Amino acid sequence: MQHSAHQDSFARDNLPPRSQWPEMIFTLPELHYPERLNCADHFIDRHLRQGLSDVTAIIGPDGATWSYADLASHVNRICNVLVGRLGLVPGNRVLLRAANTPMMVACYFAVLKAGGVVVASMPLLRAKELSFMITKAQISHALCDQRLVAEMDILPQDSRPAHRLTFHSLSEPAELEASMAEVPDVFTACDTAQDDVCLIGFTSGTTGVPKGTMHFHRDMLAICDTFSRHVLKPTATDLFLGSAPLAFTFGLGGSVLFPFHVGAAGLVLERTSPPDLMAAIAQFRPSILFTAPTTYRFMLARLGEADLSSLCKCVSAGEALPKATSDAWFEATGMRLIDGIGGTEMLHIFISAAGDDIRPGATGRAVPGFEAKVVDEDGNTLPSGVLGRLAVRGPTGCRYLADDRQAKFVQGGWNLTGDTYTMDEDGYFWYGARSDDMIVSSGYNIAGPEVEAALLQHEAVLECGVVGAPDAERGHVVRAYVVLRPGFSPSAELTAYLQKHVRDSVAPYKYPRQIEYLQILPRTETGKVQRFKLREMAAG
Ligand code: 3UK
Repeated sequence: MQHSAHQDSFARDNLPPRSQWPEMIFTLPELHYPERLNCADHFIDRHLRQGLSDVTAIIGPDGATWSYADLASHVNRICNVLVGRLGLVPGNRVLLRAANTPMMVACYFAVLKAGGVVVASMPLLRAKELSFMITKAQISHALCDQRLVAEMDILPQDSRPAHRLTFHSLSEPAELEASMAEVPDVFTACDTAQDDVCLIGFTSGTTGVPKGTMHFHRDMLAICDTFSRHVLKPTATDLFLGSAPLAFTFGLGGSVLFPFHVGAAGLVLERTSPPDLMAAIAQFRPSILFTAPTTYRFMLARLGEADLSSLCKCVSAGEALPKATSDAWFEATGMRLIDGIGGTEMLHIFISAAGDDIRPGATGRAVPGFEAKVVDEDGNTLPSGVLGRLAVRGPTGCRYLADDRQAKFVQGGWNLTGDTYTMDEDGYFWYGARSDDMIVSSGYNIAGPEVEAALLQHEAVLECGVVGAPDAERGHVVRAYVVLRPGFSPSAELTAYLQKHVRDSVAPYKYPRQIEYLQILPRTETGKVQRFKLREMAAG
């Protein structure tokens, strides 16, 4: 452990005991970072020193273009406001609340550069959820988009951050911009240690109280030097577009860290519904796209409506990518989607494959720098072909902020993600299900996602979620919630066709005995089907 720059030692004090950390491995030379490391310097200031000041760093939704020099000057002014006016000291936690905008990116890097700890909130979070995060992470400062301030105004008195500034007002100059105009545009980066905490990322909390995952300055580089460098392989001329909010680390990597790592540009959008995304792709012509499988399916259904020909590499994560979606995208575009499993605890993607290495239907192989295996209940490594629990380790790993669930996620030095997988002889990992999404029916184990994948191969199915519905005789029966493509409507006949289709493509006992039709599936802001809601519906 290096000498910390944190004067406020809260984050360090609340790391789990060392004995409960996963083993961190640094097998690649590029993962050996200097002891003193401020990631904001690496992602922004380094480019100015290397003469890239005028290169575009960010493009905003309105087409606003910021060079690396523009970004640096915004970041420095915000640093001066945070430190000079709001008394931020290294180690303080700062809540960031905004959709993906250039100002949000500047605020993010300003907190990092000043040695603070970022806690970013999904734009849709309400006062109750914000209040939990603010209390749990003991947040002292908040920078909030003017348009999202309502939920901050109704926070209970005891969970209001001591200092708050709004920015990016549409009508009048907001507080932060007004203060920025009065301070210098130079700021010396806080001399942080590579293992100073710089980010507390809260999990989406679909299965309980959200957990705060702690990440170091070096972790922000490590995800670039593993997945991005070895699998994605972008260049400085790429334009990245990600649909996820920066508060979801999938979005942080895809929209900001990966482009900045190679001196490329990130396009950030406030509105990222599939039609918005398609319009932005046609307008700004990004070469790399990061979004969830569901978005690829929606885009496939409307492919004729926008010109997507600028895309060269498309990354899918957040949920399993069914082979049917991968194949349909390939047929329509000639491009294979790059699937990758990542997680908030690991910061980003740790199993993936790109280009000719892709085996459609498999997630991929352990990303260089990571090791992965499939283990049984006791942590013993299982032979290839046997379904078990996914275990992974690498340069990043799970360190929850003061949380007993640390001992569940990390066992014997490995991170257990809660997913079931098989590994084949060639080291490819094939997704089974979230361990809680296994359906036990008449004693058979049925993976919901496998039935979903089969249903998705049918032309009538746009989206589906498969769960167990309680059943007196069988314990549970397989129930599918199906969203139909335009042009199809629910009927007993269609249900029978879909059931036959599943029986013909996977083991017949897995077919959905019950099918219900929905207009949309319940999803999290991170694009995941909320199967617990479907389970509630099935139980009710
Ligand atoms: C599931 C996948 C199958 C899986 C994430 C990329 O999703 C991210 O983080 P979360 O903490 O969720 C993690 C869980 O989501 N999952 C994600 N990707 C895949 N399942 N195939 C996939 N390709 O259950 C995992 O345990 O929200 C993804 C980068 C950063 C992220 N935070």
